[in-house]
Order: sequence, then structure tokens, then C-alpha cells
Amino acid sequence: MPGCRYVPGFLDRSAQHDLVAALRGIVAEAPFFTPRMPRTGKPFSVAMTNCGPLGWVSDREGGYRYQASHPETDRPWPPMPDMLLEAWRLLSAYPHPPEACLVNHYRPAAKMGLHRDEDEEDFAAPVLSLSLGDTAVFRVGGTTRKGPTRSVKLESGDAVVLGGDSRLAYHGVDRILAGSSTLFGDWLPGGGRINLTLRRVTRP
Ligand code: MD3
Ligand code: FE
Repeated sequence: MPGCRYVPGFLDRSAQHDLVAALRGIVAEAPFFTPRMPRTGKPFSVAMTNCGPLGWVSDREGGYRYQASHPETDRPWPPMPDMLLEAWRLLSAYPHPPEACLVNHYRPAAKMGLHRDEDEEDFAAPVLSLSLGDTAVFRVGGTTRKGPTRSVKLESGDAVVLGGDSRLAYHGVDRILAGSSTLFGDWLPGGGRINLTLRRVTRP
């Protein structure tokens, strides 16, 4: 897909462990919450939190949006760790810092339906995805909902930069290969996968 750059093994095992340590601190300050679908209130199977000045949230009343505070604690999101800002500088080719890092936790049975990321004002900036833990079977289509899709596996340490045409491509997570990674150790009982997406939300 044009504008999409897949960087397998971008984070080595040591960098993955450093990122897990940073995430433990983030989750201690900003616990995972369960977002809900607009109008229906149906819960997502993916648990979420954020770091950085803005975070993505969703609930029945307010729908999908970015806001500066955690929806349950009302506290500001914790800062983005330097290693994430560094990954953005290395991979994004975008001359302004990211504003939001959405942290998605997939338990082994979690999925994410086919969707586009379109809650941001600035589609000129790419979305940077970093995967940790269990492998995800990911689905990628084109910029319309109909049309062919293909299946791609994302493993712990992989990075994907979604820029150009791929920035508005349909994508989702079909399934998590439970037990495919031991990265999280005794953190996150039940294991699973964490995906981080770094985003620019506002136009600079
Ligand atoms: C688009 N997250 O939070 S990472 C999301 O794995 C989200 O948690 C997924 O979709 C996750 O909105 C996907 C971003 C990603 C990765 C590869 C892609 C988006 C992509 C390839 C093509 C198009
Ligand atoms: Fe997405």
C-alpha cells in the first residue's frame, strides 16, 4: 500500500523491555479504561489508555474524541516517554512532535473491527504503530470500505508508519495469537498484546 512503511523488528528485545517498563509507569498513573461505542454504549473488547498532551477516548454520550484528561480519573495523561518521541523522529519524517499516544491492550480474545483513523484534524502527519507482546493478525484494505483486504501479522517489536494514501486506509485486528510472546512476564495476567499509536491530532 503506497505510503505505508513496515519496519519489522524496529525495537530489539532490550528496547521492548524498556518500553514495557515505561508502560508500567504510564498505566500506574493512567489505568486502562474500557471505551464504549457512541450511542449504543457497547464496550470495546480492547482496553485503552494514553500518554502525551492528548488522548483518544470514547463513550456513549460523547463519542470518539481527543481530550487532555483521563475519562475516569480526570487527571492529565502522563507525558510521552523520550523513547517514543525518538521513534517518531526516526520514523515519521514529520517536523512536529506527536500529541497523542494511544495504548491499546488486547486480551487474547480482543479484536478491533475494520475502521479508519479519522478523528484527527491533521491527516498530513502519519500514524506510527508499535507492537508489543503477542502477535496480531491484522487486516488492511484500501481507502473505501468495499474492495479487497489482506491479512498481515504484526509481531512484538514491529513498527508501521501509515502515511500518504495508507493514512486513511481501512484496517482492523482479526485476532491475537495467544501465548506467542513472553514479553510481559508477570505484568498483564493473561498476556496479550499492546499496540501504541503515536499521532498528531491538531494542525501545527
Ligand atoms: C492502517 N490500532 O488504535 S495499529 C487504532 O493494532 C488501531 O491496535 C491497531 O487501529 C492496533 O486505531 C492498528 C495502526 C495500523 C497498523 C498498520 C496499518 C494501521 C494501519 C496498515 C495499513 C493501514
Ligand atoms: Fe486504527
